[in-house]
Amino acid sequence: GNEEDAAKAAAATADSGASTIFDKIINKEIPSTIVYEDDKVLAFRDVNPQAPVHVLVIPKLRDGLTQLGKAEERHGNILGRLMCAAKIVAEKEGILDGFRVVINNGPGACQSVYHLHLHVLGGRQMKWPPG
Ligand code: D5M
Repeated sequence: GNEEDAAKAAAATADSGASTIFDKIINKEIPSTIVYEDDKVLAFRDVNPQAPVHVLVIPKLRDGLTQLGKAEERHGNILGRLMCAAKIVAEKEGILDGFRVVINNGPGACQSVYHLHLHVLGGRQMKWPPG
């Protein structure tokens, strides 16, 4: 039935720990539009934008952070760096007065890429609650 189908779909998109398309973006094997980069963090435009500004902020080294739900104490530094990078992206994109940072965690939140990423969204009036 419907519930069974939903469970199957969720299982199919759960965290497998396999490397993702974001590794290819980090290694510049596939193109992306980079908005910000430093030694630890890369920010690039989402290929399927949900707002006029839609940038993904990711750690260059995944280090087990397939999703926020895998965060441990040792990740504190990189998690802080990602948040600071989100602010820099918002500033560069001119949306500091109204932007949203989203992390989808797991099938129940429609996470599709298992390499932690912050969505930075703005450039339009954001609504609440999000879908
Ligand atoms: O978000 C994963 C996001 O990753 C989703 O918004 C599309 C985006 N994506 C997928 N492939 C690419 C490439 N190649 N370039 C840029 N953006 C990409 P999630 O929260 O996991 O659903």
